[in-house]
Amino acid sequence: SFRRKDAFNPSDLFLYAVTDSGMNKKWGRSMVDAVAEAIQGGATIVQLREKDVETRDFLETAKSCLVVCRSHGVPLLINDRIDVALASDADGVHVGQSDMPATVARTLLGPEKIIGVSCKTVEQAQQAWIGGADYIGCGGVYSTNTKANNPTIGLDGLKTVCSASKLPVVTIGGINASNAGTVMEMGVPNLKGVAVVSALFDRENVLAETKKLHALLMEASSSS
Ligand code: TZP
Ligand code: MG
Repeated sequence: SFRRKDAFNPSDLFLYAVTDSGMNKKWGRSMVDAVAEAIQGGATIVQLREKDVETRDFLETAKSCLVVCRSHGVPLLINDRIDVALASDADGVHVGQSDMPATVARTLLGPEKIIGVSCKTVEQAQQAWIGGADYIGCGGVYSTNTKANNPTIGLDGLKTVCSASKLPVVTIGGINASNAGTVMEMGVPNLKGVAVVSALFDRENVLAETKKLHALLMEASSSS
């Protein structure tokens, strides 16, 4: 496998916005507007996570979000769909344990694209490293309605995986303004940020919520 040499900056994981078109629909906004607001509010990377969208629509959404992301220098990743990432020229993919393995994703995407892998265990984190991933997503740290029935690993599980990981880590699962500080103040060196769905997008005002979380993370990282 071959590893990317530069383009990915681990500090891009600081405030990682993961989209949900159902939440956007509920609040009456388009995906592009939601992404634009999140970026304006301080999101440092965006992942399009579309579970029930037809391929053609996914591709068009990816292309239009990419215009917004590129204009702000924010990387855009695609959940699961390597084909959509390639076709849209997005910056990379995020894959789970039942998706394409990191090593295959790396072969398909080449050395320039960003690859993230969801990991719950030390072994999975080692495989992600061997497979040529750039970062791991670790969770769910707390339980969440966004991904119900997903076993949580808690703060202890998070610490265990982080300390065994050679890759930068972003944590996910039930993160919001009331617990993000606790997570970042643990002072785990390779824990670079939080990935958030509902705390940004299941809200009326994405811009305001993103700003709030960004400010809180800035405070937590300066005090730890
Ligand atoms: N993977 C683990 S938990 C989760 C994913 C995609 C959902 C996180 O959503 P929320 O709303 O930020 O808890
Ligand atoms: Mg997946």
